[in-house]
Amino acid sequence: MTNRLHATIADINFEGILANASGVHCQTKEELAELLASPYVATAVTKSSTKEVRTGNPKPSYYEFEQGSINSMGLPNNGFDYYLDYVSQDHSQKPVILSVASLSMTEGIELLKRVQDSDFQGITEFNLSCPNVVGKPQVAYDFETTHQILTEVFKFFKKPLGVKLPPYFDFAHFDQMADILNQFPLSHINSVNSIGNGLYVDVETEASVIKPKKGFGGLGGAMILPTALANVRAFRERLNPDIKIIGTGGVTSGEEVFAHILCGADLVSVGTELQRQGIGLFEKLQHELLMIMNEKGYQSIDEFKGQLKTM
Ligand code: RRO
Repeated sequence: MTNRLHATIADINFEGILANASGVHCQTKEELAELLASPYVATAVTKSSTKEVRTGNPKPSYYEFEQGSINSMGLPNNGFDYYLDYVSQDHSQKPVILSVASLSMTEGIELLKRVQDSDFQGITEFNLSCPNVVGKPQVAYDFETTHQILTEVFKFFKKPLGVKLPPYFDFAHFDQMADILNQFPLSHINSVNSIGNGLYVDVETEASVIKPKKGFGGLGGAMILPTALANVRAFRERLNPDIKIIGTGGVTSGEEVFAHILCGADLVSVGTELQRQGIGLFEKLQHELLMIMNEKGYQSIDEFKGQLKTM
């Protein structure tokens, strides 16, 4: 069963292709351990970590509605050391991905230097796209700064490193960002983070639904699927084949997992729906994906990965 669903990123093998989206079920070691204990989970990604422990933005900072979710968590996390310690332990052969946030260039670089100097040999993911810290724009919407940061980082960073990207909405931006990313030996991109700074309005109460930033927050869940697929596809068509893709956004069933792979995703991660349903969701997703593959006569995801047909 597992060899039908597999992936390789930076020569690290994944048995299965499903993961949590960073931010969901990954703030504590216990939550990460629960993810890794599921036979349907290929890898766990930690909550994005900062140098200092953060409690995050005032609550309520997360809200679910029929078509998706809105959040302005504000990077609550137990601090970089906590997650580095966790990922450095042995997790019975399952890879764990360490997510590091970049609130400032100096802090991001300091943390990545500590990863480089540590015993951790796995994959690190640099989050260039948190939409919810007041006064800190999403780095990856600033192409010059992104290029500058990656240039500095790859002067010393020799371990597998990927980046978490925000969604882009214009071909010029896909082109520009891919040109930048192709200049570096990235292990992967994770695409997409939430669609930044949406606003959900409850007409009955005539109010916004989360407290931080007067209700503005990152959108996730079913409604962002076409944006997520567009980003996975656009980057798969533009990036060097060595840069793998973790597809994130809009997955609620095996059908969307299939669509992400068809667009070129190597791994597929799930946020809002995991928050809704809990870890049992992964068994359902894998079962549904395999049913679709059976119906279509695919033995392995290699037979349709990236093979989207166009008119
Ligand atoms: O913690 C958050 O508010 C958060 C982060 Br760091 C992120 O990358 N994406 C998101 O939707 N929320």
